[in-house]
Amino acid sequence: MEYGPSVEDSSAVRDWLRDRGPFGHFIGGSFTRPGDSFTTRDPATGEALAQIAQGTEQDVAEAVKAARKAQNRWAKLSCSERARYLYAIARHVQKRERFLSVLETLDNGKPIRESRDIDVPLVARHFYHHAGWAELRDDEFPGHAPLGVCGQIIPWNFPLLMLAWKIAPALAAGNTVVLKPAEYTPLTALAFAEICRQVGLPEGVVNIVTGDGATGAALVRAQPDKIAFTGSTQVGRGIAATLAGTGTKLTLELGGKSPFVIMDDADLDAAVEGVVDSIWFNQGQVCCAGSRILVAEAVTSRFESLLRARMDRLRVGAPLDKSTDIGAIVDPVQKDRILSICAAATAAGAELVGGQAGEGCFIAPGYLRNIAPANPGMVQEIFGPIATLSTFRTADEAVELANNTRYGLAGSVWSESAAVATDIAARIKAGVVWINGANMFDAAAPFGGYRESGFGREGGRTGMRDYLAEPPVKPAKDTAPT
Ligand code: TXE
Repeated sequence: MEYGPSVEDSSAVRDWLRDRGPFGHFIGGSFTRPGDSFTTRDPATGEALAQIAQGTEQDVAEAVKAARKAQNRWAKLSCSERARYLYAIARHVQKRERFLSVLETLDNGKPIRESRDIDVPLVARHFYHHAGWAELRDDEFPGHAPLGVCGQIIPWNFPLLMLAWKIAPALAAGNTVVLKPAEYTPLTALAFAEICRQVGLPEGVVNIVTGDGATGAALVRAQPDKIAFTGSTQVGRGIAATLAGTGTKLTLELGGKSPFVIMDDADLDAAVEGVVDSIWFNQGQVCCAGSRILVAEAVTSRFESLLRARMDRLRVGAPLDKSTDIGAIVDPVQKDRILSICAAATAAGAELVGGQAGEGCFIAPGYLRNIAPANPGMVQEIFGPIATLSTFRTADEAVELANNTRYGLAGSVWSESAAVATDIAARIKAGVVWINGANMFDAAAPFGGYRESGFGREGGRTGMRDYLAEPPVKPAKDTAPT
C-alpha cells in the first residue's frame, strides 16, 4: 500500500495506544484490569492495535450494578444539570476531533475523510442536539420517567456514531447505560470513556464493557430496563426471543436492502453522485445504503455509462490517505461474507461489473447487473461496496420492485419532478426515504425501520420517547372503578 504525503499523521493515536493499552472495561468511572483479552487490528494492514478485555458474565453484572447504583442520583439531577454534561461531552468530542477520527479510521478501515468530515462531526452534533432535549425533557415530556438502566449493543460500521446515537438520548432522558461496542472496533468507545472522565460525568452513568457476541448475550440476559441493539437481523431476532415476556423494553435497528430509484427525468449526474454517497460510502457497510439501484429503462444505458466512468475513478486504498475514497472492509470475516454473496449471485446468473477482491481487506466498488429478483445478491444484504442494478418501465413497477424486500429501513428517489418524487417516496415502505439525496442524517430526524429492519426510532423527539416510560394514566373521577 502506498503512503504518500497526503497520509494523515497517526503518531498521537499510536502513542495513546501504547500508553493506555491493554484496555480493561470502563465500569463505575474507572478502567478495570484486563483479564482475558482479544486483539483489535487495523484491517488495512493487519497490524495489531491493542489488547482488549473480553467481557464475562461477571463483568457485565458489575457494570449493570454500577449503572443501577448511579441511576437514582443521575435521574434526580435537574434537567439543565444533565444538559450541561451533554454539552461538555459534545465540546470535548470536537476538541479531540482529529484524534478520534484517526483512531476510528485505524480500527475500522474507513477513509479518514469520512471519519473526519462525517462520523465525528455527527457525533458532536448528536450530543449537542440531545443536550437540548435534556434541558427540555420535563417541559416536552411532562410526567415521563427515565426507564432506568439501558443495555446498548452496537455494531462496527459507525462505531463512535452508533455510540452517540445510543448514549446521548439515554442520558438526556435520565437513564444510565452499559454499552458494548463491537469486537472489531472497540477503541473509540474506550476513548469516549476517557471523555466521560474528563467532563466529570458522575461515576457509573456510562459503563463500557468490551467483548464479542457472548458479552452482548450476557448483557441481554442481565435484563436491564431496556436493550437497544443495532446489528444483524439474525442476532436481533435472538435478542427479541430472549427478552420475550420479560418486560425489558427493546428497540432493534437491523439490516436493510434499500431501493435507490432513478426515474427517467432524473438528473443522472447527480444520481451517480448519489450512488457514490450511498453504496460506495463506508465501503457499503451502511445499514441504509441504497444497495438496489432501480433505473428507468429509457435512461439505463446513459446512466450505466456515467456510473462506470465514475466508479473507475474511485480510489481504493490506504484509509489514512486523504485522497482515498474506499478504504478497507472491517475484517477478513466480513470480506469473505461479501465475496461469498457475490459468488452466489454470479453463480445464479448475475454479471458482476468491477468488485474485484484485492489483497487484505480491500474490495473494489462494483455492481451486479442482469440480476433476477430471486437472486441471492438481490435478496441478501451484501454489506459491502456492491450494488445491484435492475430496470423498470413504469412508476408502479418501480414501486413494486422497491418494496420487494423483507426489509424496510430506507429508500431514495431521483426525479426532477417534485410531484413524481413525492408520489413514489410516499409509496415506498421504509423508515426514511430521501429525495434526490442519500444517507443524509440529522440528530433531529428519527431513524429506524419496518419489518425485518427492526422497530423503534433513534433521533429527535420520537427517539427520546423510546428512552422514557409513559406516564401512568390517571382514570377520570367519574370512570374510576368502584
Ligand atoms: O453482526 P452482529 P456481524 C449485518 C450486515 C453484516 C451482518 C453480520 O449484513 O454483514 O449483519 O455482521 C453483538 N447477543 N449488520 O456479524 O453479530 C456483536 O458483538 C447480543 C447490519 O458483525 O449482529 C456486535 O456488538 N449481542 C448492521 C453487534 O452485536 C450480540 C451493522 C453486531 O454484531 C450477539 C452490523 C448476541 N448473541 C451488521 N452476537 C446495521 N444494522 O447497521 C453478536 N452480538
